[in-house]
Amino acid sequence: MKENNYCNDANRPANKNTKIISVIVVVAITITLGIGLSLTPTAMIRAQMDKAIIMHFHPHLNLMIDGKPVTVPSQIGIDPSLWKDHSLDQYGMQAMANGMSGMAQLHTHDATGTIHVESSIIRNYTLGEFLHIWGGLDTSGKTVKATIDGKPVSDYRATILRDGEHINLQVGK
Ligand SMILES: [Cu+2]
Repeated sequence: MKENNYCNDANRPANKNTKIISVIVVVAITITLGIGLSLTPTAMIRAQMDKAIIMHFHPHLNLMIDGKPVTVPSQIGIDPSLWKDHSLDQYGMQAMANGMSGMAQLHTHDATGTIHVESSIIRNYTLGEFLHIWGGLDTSGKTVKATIDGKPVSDYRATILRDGEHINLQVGK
């Protein structure tokens, strides 16, 4: 009996604590909602831009047109003139309200052919999607021979980009 009473006594302060915690939680939620509703559009854009990049890897693209090596330009998916397709923008880095431009998930930072795949969701990206974003490789009416790490690929546009792979495209007549 004595032990039971002791247990009940011990429970009382815990119940009080639970009530205090409940009040704190309610107050915290109210404050959070208040801040959320007062967010300016600028702040909302910034919050969206901060979505974490959870995929980041680098395939390589070598390009030959009519037998000559052609540079894959720097700033694909960054410079507006090298960023033609925006249908996947929601998974890339959003433009900042302070004027800094965003980046497509598939972009280049230099002219070495290194493609940066940087995405806020886990998703397969294809070479075709990169070529769409770039919009600068005209293959209409031409034959394209593609290899990845030396192995021939039939549907190069549908091929899924993988880290460290070397893609060769030979575009000819
Ligand atoms: Cu990168």
